[in-house]
Amino acid sequence: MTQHLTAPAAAQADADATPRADWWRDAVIYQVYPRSFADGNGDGMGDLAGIRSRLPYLRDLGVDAVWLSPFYASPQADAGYDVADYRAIDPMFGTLLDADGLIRDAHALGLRIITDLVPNHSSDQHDWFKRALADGPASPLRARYHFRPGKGESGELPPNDWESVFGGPAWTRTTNPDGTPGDWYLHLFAPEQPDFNWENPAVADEFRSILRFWLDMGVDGFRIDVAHGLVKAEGLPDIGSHDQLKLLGNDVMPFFDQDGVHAIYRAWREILDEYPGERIGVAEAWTPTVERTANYVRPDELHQAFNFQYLGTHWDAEALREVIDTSLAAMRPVDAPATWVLSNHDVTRHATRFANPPGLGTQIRTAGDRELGLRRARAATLLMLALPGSAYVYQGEELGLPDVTDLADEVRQDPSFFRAAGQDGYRDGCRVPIPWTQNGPSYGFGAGGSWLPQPDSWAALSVEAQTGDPTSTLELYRSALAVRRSHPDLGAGTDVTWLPDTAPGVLAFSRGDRGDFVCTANTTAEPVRIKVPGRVLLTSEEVVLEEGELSLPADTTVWWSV
Ligand code: ISL
Repeated sequence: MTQHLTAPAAAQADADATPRADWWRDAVIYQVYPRSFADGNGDGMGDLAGIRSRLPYLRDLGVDAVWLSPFYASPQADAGYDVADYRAIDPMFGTLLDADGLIRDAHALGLRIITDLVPNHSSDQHDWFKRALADGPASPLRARYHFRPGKGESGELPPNDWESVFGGPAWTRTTNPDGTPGDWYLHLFAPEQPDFNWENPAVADEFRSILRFWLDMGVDGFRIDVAHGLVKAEGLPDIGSHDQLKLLGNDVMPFFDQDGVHAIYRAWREILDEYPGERIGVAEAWTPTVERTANYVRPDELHQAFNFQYLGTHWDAEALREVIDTSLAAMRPVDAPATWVLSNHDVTRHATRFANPPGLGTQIRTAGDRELGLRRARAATLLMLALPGSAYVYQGEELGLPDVTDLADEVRQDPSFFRAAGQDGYRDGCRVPIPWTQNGPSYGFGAGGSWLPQPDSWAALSVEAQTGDPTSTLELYRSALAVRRSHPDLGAGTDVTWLPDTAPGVLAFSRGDRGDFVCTANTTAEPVRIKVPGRVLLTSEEVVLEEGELSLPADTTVWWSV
């Protein structure tokens, strides 16, 4: 007998509003990029009112928590990662009252809220920085940042050879209040993002207070921006090399992954633990190895750290198996859950990464083979959601959105696009606003336009177009998250059991104490015959079962109940 099976075949998501200890260990956390999620007031820019109106969508999707990229008062030199006031909402996103309403509504729906905290640098429009500049070189307020005299005869050269992640020197020269050229200040990112000096007690005090402000507002945790960058090596020594890869965190540098950062997170953990309901800290730490990433999630530090090694792995069984094994092994000794992520607001979406050949990095400018990219992206998502630990979903990936690779230069806003030799200049491609409906000025994003243009082809990728279509990527995500909820074994623990005798290019593992869940993924371009291990729960592509055997199609993942 031949049986045709398509995705999905799963139960409805069951929103569970009851507090659960360790909720974060297997949570699926959805990243909202506020500018681009939903626009409540029709000005073309996403906002808190828009997000609030779409919370039921996220509950129905079946995620556990929502991480919001920054919505604080900001001149938007780096899309809000340049914060001018950590306790205020930027008027373009709304008010504190909107934030309060959003947090309450989310909780009522059983969703947790994680906010973005940006402690490595402020905006150059932050009050502290403006006063430090205005008060002149002798001002003690300058000790809150890294001000230094320049080198050379008249201080015309930067204090050291560090480069900004966004390209160009990591130092900008100031002008004294009397108009003469003054000292330089450090900015690992844009010149509008001066780095704080974390040796200064006022900085540490201020951030402890900011943490409490948002914890009192009810947030369930923080995603900590550039968590590996806060502490700089004493004396700010030259690096002697300008290899951009090093700036990405592939090496220990005098400004990244310094051991001193861990004392900060131990102090923050004490604050998080004072609050009820398991409030968490998530490190955005780019480090050379998963073992060094594990240092951020020791039992008295943060709860999770992003797994960028996983994000950087191509769709290849051998490489994936290795990164899964090393990630799980690195987290076991520190008793932290592994995390898995395929896309975020800084990298080319995985539907486009996998549409291109491997080795192009995480900033890709070519659309590649879209059909292939989407097929692999769907398979990669089912693989990710079958792994133990916590998984991150970036808004729009549940629609199978590709990166927009042909944005005109005039509409781009990524600050590093405008800086020579920057490494991240193409991040706008993954930040294009979400299509909700098939019609309307911005496909339901809002009543007006959208701050970055959406391709016409996105009507067919809208939430409206995909809802109810069993072959759509949106319904695949809904089903996968529903299955994950009804099989708590999926996210639990720190182990996968690899199944023996697996064909090259295929990943096959079981999960849970009884091994009653199996995931098989074919990462090759050819179908592979496998023995049927049980009943099909979900597939990323249509499969045809024949008498106990299955021809597992190319680039396809299947979930089985055994
Ligand atoms: O984007 C990157 C890799 O593609 C990283 O180099 C990234 O710049 C780095 O991880 C820090 O990212 C975070 O801080 C930046 C901000 O621009 C990013 O959006 C944010 O995720 C500065 O605040």
